[in-house]
Amino acid sequence: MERIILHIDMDAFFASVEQRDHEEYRGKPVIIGGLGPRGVVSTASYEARKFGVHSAMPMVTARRRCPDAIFLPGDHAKYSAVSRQIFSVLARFSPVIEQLSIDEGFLDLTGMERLMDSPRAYGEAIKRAVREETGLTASVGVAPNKFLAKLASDMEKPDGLVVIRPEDAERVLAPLPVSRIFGVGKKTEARLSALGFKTIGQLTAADRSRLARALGDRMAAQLIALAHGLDDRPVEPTRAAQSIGREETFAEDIHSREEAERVLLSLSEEVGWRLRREGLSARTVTLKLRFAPFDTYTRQQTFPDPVSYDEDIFAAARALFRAFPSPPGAGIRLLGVSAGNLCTEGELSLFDDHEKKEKLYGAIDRLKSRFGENILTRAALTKPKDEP
Ligand code: TTP
Ligand code: MG
Repeated sequence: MERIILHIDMDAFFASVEQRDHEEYRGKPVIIGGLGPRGVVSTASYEARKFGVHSAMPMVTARRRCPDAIFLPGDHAKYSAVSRQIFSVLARFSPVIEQLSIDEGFLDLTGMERLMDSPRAYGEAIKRAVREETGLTASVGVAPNKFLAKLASDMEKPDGLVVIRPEDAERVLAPLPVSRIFGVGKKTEARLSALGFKTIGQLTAADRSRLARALGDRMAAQLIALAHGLDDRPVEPTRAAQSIGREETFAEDIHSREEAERVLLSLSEEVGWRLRREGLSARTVTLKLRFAPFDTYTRQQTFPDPVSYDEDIFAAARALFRAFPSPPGAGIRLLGVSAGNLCTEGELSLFDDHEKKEKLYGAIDRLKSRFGENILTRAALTKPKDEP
């Protein structure tokens, strides 16, 4: 049966939220990311992209290219909350939703065509609902499968809506570079190029056995199918797959493990507070570690009972940290703590001291909301907690 798959991706997501919330940022270049000397750009508004600023670029480069932009550290708890709001709007349109990231997902609309005039009408209705309820624009692609739907949502960004009908797929794909096929990274692209395949159209004419000799049977079969616009991966419903995390890149590498643990405490406190503010708790705590120059590691712990209190998050992060030996002589460049596998607090199981903790953190959180996130962190940092 022919399917109708819709892919939606918010436009310049973090930056658009800030422009929505601050009239004075609208129409201006806004750049969000780490503002320290080693920071990187998370995203840039479309106004800033004209200056060649984009995600994952070092912030120093962004500052050079667009010195007059508005630079912001971003507010991840806010973006997660907006993301949840977006996905609850989408949930009204289909029970089959696969969330790919904080601002992007697939909907399977197969069988629902009778509720709307056309696939395009569906795309319009979804864009309108998201805009009316969040004040933000999204780009949408509608197509018979995931590969084409994702390609389509990217074709007229921002505020785009592109429908690829099955009979148009090959024509749309033909001129595109092979790198637009998902799974074709730099390496495969180079090998395909060496074989004379630069565009997807050229791949449709490929001799299957020649391609299989170069890339293996499976890869060859997959590439040829995708080049013809065929992709039968199902939309796999996810429960909100996001996590809440905080990381810090240091202006100077940290060499003392005690100092690192103090940073972990402050990161854990922030993650805990954001979780509680969102009414969430987490089954997984992840520690991220980067040693100079760029060796990055993550370690995870999963709990039978979800956690949302600073001390539980910190205990997990610290245990993961202590179990991880520093490479000799290497300084720590980045530390991060994140909470994943989220659930709403109602699912919290009651541990013995649950009530006591709830009172304590209730008080802490009231202070934090009144006086700002940093009010209690400093005090806690000057008085390291006892070992468990
Ligand atoms: P994207 O959807 O990749 O980017 P975008 O929404 O900012 O812009 P557009 O889709 O219009 O091209 O990512 C969504 C958000 O995820 C983005 O606003 C910020 C965050 N992000 C990062 O923090 N780091 C990154 O490297 C990328 C790509 C995204
Ligand atoms: Mg986006």
